Amino acid sequence: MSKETNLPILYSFRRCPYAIRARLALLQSGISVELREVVLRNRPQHMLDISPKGTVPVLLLPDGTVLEESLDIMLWALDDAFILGDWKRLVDENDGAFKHHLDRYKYNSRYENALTVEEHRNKVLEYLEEYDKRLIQASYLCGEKPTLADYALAPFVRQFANTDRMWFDQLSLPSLHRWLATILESQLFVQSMTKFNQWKIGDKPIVFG
Ligand SMILES: N[C@@H](CCC(=O)N[C@@H](CS)C(=O)NCC(=O)O)C(=O)O
Repeated sequence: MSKETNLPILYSFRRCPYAIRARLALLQSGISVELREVVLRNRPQHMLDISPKGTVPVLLLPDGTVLEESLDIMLWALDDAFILGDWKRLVDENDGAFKHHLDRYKYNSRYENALTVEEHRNKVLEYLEEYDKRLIQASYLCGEKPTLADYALAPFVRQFANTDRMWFDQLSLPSLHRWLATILESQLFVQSMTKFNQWKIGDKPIVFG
């Protein structure tokens, strides 16, 4: 907990899809936190002290509990009404195979044993086609309202889309396009992407949410 604000402390990084999903869940639930914007190559010592694995997001609760997985932050923040459907399978696939192929599509040359850019892109496309089928049936992945699954997956679909926006836009997946646009244009998402300067010790606390 922050001594100055008495709020939970969130170590966050604006563009990180895992941090985005955590911020979406916190905003959705109306939970205010003290946000500390991290630069990954220069991580704050306090963050590494409470979470040596060094990934963002990290949430430090007032009772000293440290949540260092984005999904745990979402499950802690969201009401049961948002934790619906087959979210677990969707999140596991997203954080597993989808993310694997997304990284090798977006940053292909960083990986020694990667397939081609197109092969990894097509692997991701198989998931997007599945999402599109679901989104023909309902406005969101698990029904007519956004739930954990939407907040957890949309930041990764956004990253995929932005890698080659023209190619993504010509895909004939109308329901997926509609879903992504609705989420990205929502007040919640726009607020989640507010820009903050890198946090330094002694900075005036930034209350987020
Ligand atoms: N499983 C973690 C993954 C978080 C993660 O990998 N975040 C990236 C930024 S998008 C990171 O901190 N990378 C730094 C590193 O791996 O050293 C979660 O869900 O929170």
